[in-house]
Amino acid sequence: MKTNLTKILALLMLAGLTIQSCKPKNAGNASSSGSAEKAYVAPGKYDEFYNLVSGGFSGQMSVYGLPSGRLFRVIPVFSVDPEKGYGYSEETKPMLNTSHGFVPWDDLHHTELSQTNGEVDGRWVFGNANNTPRVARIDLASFKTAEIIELPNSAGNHSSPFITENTEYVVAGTRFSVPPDNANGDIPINTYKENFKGYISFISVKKESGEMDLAFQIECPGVNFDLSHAGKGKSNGWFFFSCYNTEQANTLLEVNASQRDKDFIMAVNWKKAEEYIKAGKAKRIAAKYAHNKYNEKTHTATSEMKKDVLVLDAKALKDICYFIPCPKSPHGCDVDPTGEYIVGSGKLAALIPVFSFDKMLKAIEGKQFDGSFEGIPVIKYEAALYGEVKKPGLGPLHTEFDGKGNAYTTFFVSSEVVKWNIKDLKVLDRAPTYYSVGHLCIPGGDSKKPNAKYLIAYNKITKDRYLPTGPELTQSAQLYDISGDKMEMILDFPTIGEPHYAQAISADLIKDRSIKFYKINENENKYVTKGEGQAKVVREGNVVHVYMTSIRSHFAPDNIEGIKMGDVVYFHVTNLEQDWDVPHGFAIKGATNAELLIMPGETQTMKWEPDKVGIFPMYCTDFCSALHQEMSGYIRVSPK
Ligand code: CUK
Ligand code: CUA
Repeated sequence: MKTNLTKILALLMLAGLTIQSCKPKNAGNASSSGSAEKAYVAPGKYDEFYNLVSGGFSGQMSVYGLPSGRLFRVIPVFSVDPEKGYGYSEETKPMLNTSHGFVPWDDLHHTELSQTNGEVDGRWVFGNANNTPRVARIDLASFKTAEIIELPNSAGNHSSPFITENTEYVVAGTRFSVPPDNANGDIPINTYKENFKGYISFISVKKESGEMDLAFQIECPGVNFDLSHAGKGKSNGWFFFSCYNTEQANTLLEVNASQRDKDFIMAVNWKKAEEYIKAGKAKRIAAKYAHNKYNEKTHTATSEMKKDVLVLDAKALKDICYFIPCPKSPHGCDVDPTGEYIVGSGKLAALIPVFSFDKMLKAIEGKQFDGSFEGIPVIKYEAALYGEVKKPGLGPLHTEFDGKGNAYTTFFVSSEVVKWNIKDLKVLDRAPTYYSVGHLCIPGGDSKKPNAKYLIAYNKITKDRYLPTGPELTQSAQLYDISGDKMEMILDFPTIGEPHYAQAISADLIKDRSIKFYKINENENKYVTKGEGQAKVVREGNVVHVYMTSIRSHFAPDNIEGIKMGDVVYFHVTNLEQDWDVPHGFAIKGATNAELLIMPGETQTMKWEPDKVGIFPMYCTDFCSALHQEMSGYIRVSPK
């Protein structure tokens, strides 16, 4: 086992070296002008797909068009964004509230679209915060973060936010096992085996509104949950998680957590878990977590601190969780469109195991177990295995499907995407990636109905693909046409942060529902000013409220006097425009709360505590008309 590991690690290093020393000689170029044309979207024409891409450690989500690879928008989710005032305006600050207080950054790994009957429906897209465990719901009518829920008893939220086929639940598994929140956490780290637990969270989603709630959690043995996917069709009712570190190591994971020949895929019967919840089998335990919502009528976020959560004990209940052995540090865990095949990808394995849902059920029924792990039954590998894809490549990570019986798996070490047939497990095609691909995305590629025209590979290493930009190069994606038998690379495009997972969806499902502006007479913000005539300055002790309006191209009021040192000033700026694409910005010299960007019909507030006596110019930051430069004013700050 050890030698095997050493060999694999050596291979990994070798691959790293190869990447650094190799210069592709046109190897990765779109092979002809014909293929370049496939990615060409003429000026003024719309793209066919939206691509919703994880922003990795930027904490945000980006929106691209496909096949052009054009960047349309960065949606602020888990990190403050000065461009939009997100996390700076008084209205949006509560979105980033957590049980630890205001957390202005996170690491967004996976995006997952809402589904109806197993098909992507374009209503919402979910994103996970990997660092301070949270799940966000982004509304695809407004392209704004509508809700963020924190997850208690979790540390790192990597195996998330995957959903059931009618978006009943968004599911999340903790990356780091930790002592539960209600336990005394001040214990030696080397008591991992006794005291650390793994939790998976089931967040319910309301049908019409999309509102989330932490329905329940399942307490599992202390392993690291990595990725997951819901069953679909015949396997709807089950959820599958890849788990690594079944050695339960707490130090030098790179070596100690990779010793076993097999880790696990954990199969969770969530329909059964639901029954146990209804039957009152869950314990309500104390847990503090934030639940933040953005209200589209008041244009204001609220943050509520929750106090407890329902928890089911996987060990005590015996029949909600099962382990299936899966070779060497499984990463991706993907379910094919029929729901029958579950693909595990062991990062250090030289094969891809494909499990059969039917065989798994039979194995459970016939108790074909290989003992148990921490009280959870372990199904015999062969009893659940459909078959193995032999020698597919090095370092398999993630798999998506085309709905025509084929799977596409990424290989980090050998830098390629490999197409293989699910039935006979034969490799059909391979295409190089530049370099070291992580996730991949096919529109609807993890749903029941993929729309397999394109495949996008999200690469971890860029090296020589673009003009050098100092020590750090852009992150990048590559687009392939997969409509034929062979994959054909047609485009490189840069991405933001480090892209992990992404989703893509036909533009028709989103574009006509997109909000163009907010009706000013429906604005319920407490500090709205519905007409220029109502603009005013109101003093309450040392607190000053400026009710301000903006319309092309002036603010009202635009000269503000009477502010004194020691005052706390709130600028409530209402954008009176009633037209598409006319935001106004708002900035004050020296203000530490960045700027505001106010959509037509919206009110947003900047809090300002002047730091000295003097004249402070303010201005609109968004070029809104020929007289944009004139959209400015002065604030006078006088001594106390
Ligand atoms: S992970 Cu990034 S390549 Cu965080 Cu989904 Cu696999
Ligand atoms: Cu308003 Cu520029």
